[in-house]
Amino acid sequence: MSSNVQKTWWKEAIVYQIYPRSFMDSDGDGIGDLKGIISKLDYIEKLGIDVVWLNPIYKSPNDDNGYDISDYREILDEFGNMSDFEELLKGLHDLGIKLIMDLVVNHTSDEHFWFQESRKSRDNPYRDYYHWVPAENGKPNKRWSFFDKDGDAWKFDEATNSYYLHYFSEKQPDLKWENPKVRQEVYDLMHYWFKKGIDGFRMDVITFISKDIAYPPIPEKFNGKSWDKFYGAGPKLHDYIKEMNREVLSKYDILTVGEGIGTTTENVLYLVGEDRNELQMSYHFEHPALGLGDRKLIIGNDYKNLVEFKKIQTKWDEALKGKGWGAIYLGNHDQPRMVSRWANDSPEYRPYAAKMLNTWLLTMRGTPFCYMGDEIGMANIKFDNIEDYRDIETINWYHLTEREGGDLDHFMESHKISARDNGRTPIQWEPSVNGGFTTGTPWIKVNPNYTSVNVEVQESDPKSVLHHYRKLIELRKKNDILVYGDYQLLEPNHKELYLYQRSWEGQDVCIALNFSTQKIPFDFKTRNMDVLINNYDSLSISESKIELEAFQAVVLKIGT
Ligand code: ISL
Repeated sequence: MSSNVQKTWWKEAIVYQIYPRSFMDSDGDGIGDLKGIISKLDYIEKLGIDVVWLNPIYKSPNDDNGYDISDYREILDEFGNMSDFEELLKGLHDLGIKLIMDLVVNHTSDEHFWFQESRKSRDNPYRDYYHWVPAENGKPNKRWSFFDKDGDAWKFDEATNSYYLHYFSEKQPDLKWENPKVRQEVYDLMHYWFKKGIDGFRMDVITFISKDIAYPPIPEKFNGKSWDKFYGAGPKLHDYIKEMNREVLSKYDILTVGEGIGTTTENVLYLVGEDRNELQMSYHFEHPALGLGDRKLIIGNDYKNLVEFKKIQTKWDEALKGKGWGAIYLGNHDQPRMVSRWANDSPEYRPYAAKMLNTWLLTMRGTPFCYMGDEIGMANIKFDNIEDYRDIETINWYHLTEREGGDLDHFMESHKISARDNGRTPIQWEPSVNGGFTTGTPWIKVNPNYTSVNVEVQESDPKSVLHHYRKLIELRKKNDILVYGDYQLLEPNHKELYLYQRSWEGQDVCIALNFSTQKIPFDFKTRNMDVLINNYDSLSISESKIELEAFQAVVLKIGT
């Protein structure tokens, strides 16, 4: 049955995400840039990855680190220029690596020409590129904004006595996809980048593009924490994505992945179902949200609840099985460092824990999206002072909490675990000043653990997280079963172990991961097996049991 799965390059690909601002600075201004990435092409090649996903590099006033675009066809000055981009693209292609870009088209910057025009007058030709409501009609129904100072997505604009909609900051007005001209503009800019030779798009908050332009009240069931589900279920979402597929995506051999914010296992197949002609993959937010409340505050002790984590992963695998394809991830530029969020970042356990989580990422069904720095097990920086944060999200929530007289200590402690800036500190290349990232002052602090956690030290240690990561990539590449094999969860209620089996063409592989600091035994009766990879030097097997050390991770090929 499973042999019927359609094989494609993007299912077999391993994606490596680069957040350019924090990868490598070539000119000493403290900000990573394209030439910096070019200088590290040999490092990227040696990882063995197939695709690089680059976060936005377009012109932007940087209210939200490039997710507020003022020109889709120009490169941000701080990052370089178009010939640097072309050199990077060619450099990657020469190495057989593909490049996907970030497509941010739910909103633009308020400094984009379209918005500058749109706000001038009610009859401007660009007026209908954005969501405007005349103030004389009264304030429209409440919409929640992720990044607004007051959490309000409607901003009053004096020039035309109207409100405009911004789901993110007030400098990120939402485009009005209901206007066919807007959709055509988007398709044109997509063609522009495909003609340059890029290999696909990661689509930012793509599920939010369709809105009911009567702006009715939010139905009760979506209030509070589920507003992303409301935003993610606009009436014409699938019409627009189908149209985009017809007009653009279907014309190229590319990779598409949607930021599926608000998607559920009940509706995800409308977006990525193989028969739908929409997107190939999308990623969901169920595990990142685990144990976090409003404003990413920690509630109780559930944020590392392994039973829940396994349940979520298994539910999503089941939903997509045979009908779609998943995107597997633990970290990205919006998430804390995986080793701090899901395992343990104390010096004693961090290397084992990072190898264990990388084992999970690279042995699940679905395309792995690996975030830069996780290949060396980078950890959360855990800022003590709000002044150290750079992220609009954390800063706004802090001030909102302060104004409301909320618990700022709890806020700061929670954000040591959950804040996005934890994942945005610069890559630690060497044990020298600023981890070798810049000769200037870095735009955000470098994690002081760079003296021990860095690429140079790990290159010379064959047992390092980095070497293990490369071996895991090789393992996935050599074993189709790890890409296409069926997934079955074993011991669903075990609180410390994540055990699962992959099966393909009569073969079975068992993956055993210990998510705890304790030694954990489990029953394993099959003696006829090969250890394909192990993050310890040995594996304790006695009678019919295996005992895993703290954060031990093994992949076992079961004999027939
Ligand atoms: O992390 C989040 C939810 O867990 C949100 O902070 C995030 O804003 C949301 O996932 C949407 O993310 C994308 O769009 C934002 C941008 O700030 C993020 O970096 C981007 O990935 C607005 O463009």
